[in-house]
Amino acid sequence: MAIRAFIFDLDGVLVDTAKYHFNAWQRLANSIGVDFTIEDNEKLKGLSREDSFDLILKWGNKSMPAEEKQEKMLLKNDWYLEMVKAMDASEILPGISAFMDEARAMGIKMALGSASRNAPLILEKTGLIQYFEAVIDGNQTTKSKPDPQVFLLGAKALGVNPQEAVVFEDSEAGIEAAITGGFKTVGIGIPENLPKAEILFTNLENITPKQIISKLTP
Ligand code: B16
Ligand code: MG
Repeated sequence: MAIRAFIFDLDGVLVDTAKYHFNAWQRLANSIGVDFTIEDNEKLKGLSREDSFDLILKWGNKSMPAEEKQEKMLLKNDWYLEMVKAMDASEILPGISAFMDEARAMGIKMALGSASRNAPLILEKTGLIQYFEAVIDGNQTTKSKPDPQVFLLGAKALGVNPQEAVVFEDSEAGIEAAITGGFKTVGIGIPENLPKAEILFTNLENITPKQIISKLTP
């Protein structure tokens, strides 16, 4: 089946907001007496805010009432948003704008498939919103990656089958989700973190949509 659509994860693929999530989660974890390293942050990539905080609490052997959990997550999000509000187009990762310009010129349909409830704001701030026919994010989903829901909703919104779409992901949970959903997969990162991705790049600099399509088409 011919490839007709690209579905992009946001954090770690189009922009590097992982560093802001790290900063805010570390501040929150330390404030409740839990250590939080960059390696810990790697394990949270692609997971929802709630699932991320549950893991931090588990790693620190902590528990707290549901209401207090909500307050802490709001606090983390406020700290995160302070950094997001200062974002602009200069934070789009290398090669992305050229890659998306070319994909659009080729008539490839594009959707966002992100766990982040802050995705619309980040797309506005960076100007990336212009590329997307559909934006599926944590506001529309009920199941977190590795569940394929976010990508299946993206394919549906674009009117394509999963087999006709390529998912670009930087997280293991996201690659799992795409494989389960029947999508073709491009990993962005290092092989150690994304062993299951069909093809892998450190970033999309100097990579073209045609190269991706030819590598993924038998
Ligand atoms: P928020 P993605 C994910 O975005 C991040 O990778 C993950 O670290 C974060 O916890 C999640 O969004 C939720 O984000 O707190 O902004 O709703 O990689 O799926 O684009
Ligand atoms: Mg990501």
